[in-house]
Amino acid sequence: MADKKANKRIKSLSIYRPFIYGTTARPFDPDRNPKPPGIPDDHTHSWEVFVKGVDDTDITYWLRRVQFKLHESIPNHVRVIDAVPGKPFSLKETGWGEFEITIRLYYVTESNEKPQTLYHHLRLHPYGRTEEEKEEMKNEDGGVVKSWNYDEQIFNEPYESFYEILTTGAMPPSMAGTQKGGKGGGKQKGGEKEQKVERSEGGVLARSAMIPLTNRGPEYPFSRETEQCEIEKLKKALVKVEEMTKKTKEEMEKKEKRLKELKAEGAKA
Ligand code: SLL
Repeated sequence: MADKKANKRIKSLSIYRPFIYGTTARPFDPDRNPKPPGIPDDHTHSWEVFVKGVDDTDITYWLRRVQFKLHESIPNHVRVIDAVPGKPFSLKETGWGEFEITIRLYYVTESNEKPQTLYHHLRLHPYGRTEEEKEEMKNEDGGVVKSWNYDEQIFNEPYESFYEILTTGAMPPSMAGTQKGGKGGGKQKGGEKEQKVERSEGGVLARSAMIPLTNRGPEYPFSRETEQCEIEKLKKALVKVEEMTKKTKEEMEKKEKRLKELKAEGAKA
């Protein structure tokens, strides 16, 4: 039976799981981030690259290994991190320069999925569109430079057995809290079995596609609240773009009219 499920794909079904990847960098500073002994003189920052669940939820039920390929100037630049249930895939280093990190995701064997590659630019220095934004980042959180991305891993037509792994433990919010064993929640042979539904501090159910409703401080910026803010920002930007397009069109029409007038004048002369 198990083999059958392992070999059968669920047609026209697509399922996704949210995750976060990125880097966090801190400049060395005698007070805020003292340089540990043995670190070369030219290293200016300590940094971390990671792949983890939203709200620190476990993702090791679908991701079994992450390979981080660092800059070749770094000793041992290909690093493999194997899953530890409940823990992020993370790597800490020190250095002086920014570069592109190749992140290769290896899925659990039951998924039968080939590894996939992501690219992430390690940021050491504050970034932003304006000097003001850069300055803001420098002063925020002790000079910590975060470059974090929210992403969604999509599994298309997953194998039945993998689908079970992906969804076991996930349930609709109406059932959140405690889940009683057995159909009616009644007594079972082994007595009353009460299984606690796992939720993160931000309210995310284990093995679900949920993200928190609201932000829980700077370490947890990915939520419906943030999403709504981004949508509002995009809407405002769209209105601005439409206004600018209208203005440009009007100016063009004016110029075309003037051109026609000049041509007419030229023909007369
Ligand atoms: C740059 N193109 O010039 C980049 C290269 C390389 C960064 C950055 C070495 C650390 C080590 C390090 O930070 N390399 O020696 O362990 O900015």
